[in-house]
Amino acid sequence: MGLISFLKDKFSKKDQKVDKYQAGLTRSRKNFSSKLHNLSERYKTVNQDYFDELEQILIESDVGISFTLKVIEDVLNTSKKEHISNPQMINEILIDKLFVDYAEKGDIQNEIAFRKDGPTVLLVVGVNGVGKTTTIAKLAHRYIKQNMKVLLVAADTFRAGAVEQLKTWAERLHIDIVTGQQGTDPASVAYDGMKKAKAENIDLVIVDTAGRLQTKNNLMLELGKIKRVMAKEIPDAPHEIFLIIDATTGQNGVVQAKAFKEVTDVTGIVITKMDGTSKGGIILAIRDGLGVPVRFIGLGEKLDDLEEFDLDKYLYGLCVEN
Ligand SMILES: Nc1nc2c(ncn2[C@@H]2O[C@H](COP(=O)(O)OP(=O)(O)OP(=O)(O)O)[C@@H](O)[C@H]2O)c(=O)[nH]1
Ligand SMILES: [Mg+2]
Repeated sequence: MGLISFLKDKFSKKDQKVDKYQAGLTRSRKNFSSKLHNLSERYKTVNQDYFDELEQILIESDVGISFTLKVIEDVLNTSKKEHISNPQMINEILIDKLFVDYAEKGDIQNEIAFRKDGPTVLLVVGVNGVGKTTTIAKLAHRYIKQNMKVLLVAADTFRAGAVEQLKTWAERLHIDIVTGQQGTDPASVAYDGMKKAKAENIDLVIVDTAGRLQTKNNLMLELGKIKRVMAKEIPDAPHEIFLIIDATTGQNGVVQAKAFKEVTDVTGIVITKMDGTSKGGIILAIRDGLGVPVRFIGLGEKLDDLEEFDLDKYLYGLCVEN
């Protein structure tokens, strides 16, 4: 049984909630699945032109050039070896390959790995406007619902209004926040945050950072300093570093991700604004180009619009028309 049939079967059962993925990936699905369908309608059997068009569809979905070429070659080889020339079957093989390629890169633990004793510290990084602060609020909301004590730390002391924005979220969520004056050293705010977390038995501390574009060297120095002061107070902190990537930026997001990975040990990626883009293939490009797992995806602006990344639901949302 091909993957598509398997997924249709799996998600036809009522206990599987894929509605959010389906809704959030509407634009990406239109761009990808509808084009695939249309292509297979236009050809009776596949030929070189078919594969060229298939390649184009993948590139337009933002899965990246190198990944596209690899997958197309794979599909081509399989079609030759197994003498398959039916367009629909070729498309199914393609989707199977997308799944296998992602899954083969190892098991993924999406949830934050919580420490047994003492606070777990999550540092959130990413460039301007990608959705860091919103994602922090969504993550806080998620873990508050799991009865955890969450503390926010506004180490974005650079942009006017950044602290206020996080404060507003903290008020809405009824949780504490540690802040500093605009312009103060972000590392000192982070340090205050760690002290408070330890003193008050916090389960999860989420630290917001400035999204300003700076040289690699400066970014490395700033993040390095923040990390050093954290580890002074809490062993091995930060325990997780999430890089936030805006899906609407397409391949630019992949470039950003590579740059951040070079300066700091990113443990997970959150892709935001999946609802606002047809470039949903970016998840495959990131996984292929970086090897860092996508842990959560943002599917809207509300607190509940954050979902754990799930490969089955993602491919179902991307490939299956309702
Ligand atoms: N549609 C949609 N909008 C989102 C999502 N995540 C964030 N946004 C919006 O993106 C905009 C920027 O979000 P912020 O959280 O302020 O981004 P930031 O990275 O903290 O920005 P800076 O602090 O300026 O670097 C806001 O209008 C958010 O509502 C998402 O998953 N879907
Ligand atoms: Mg922000």
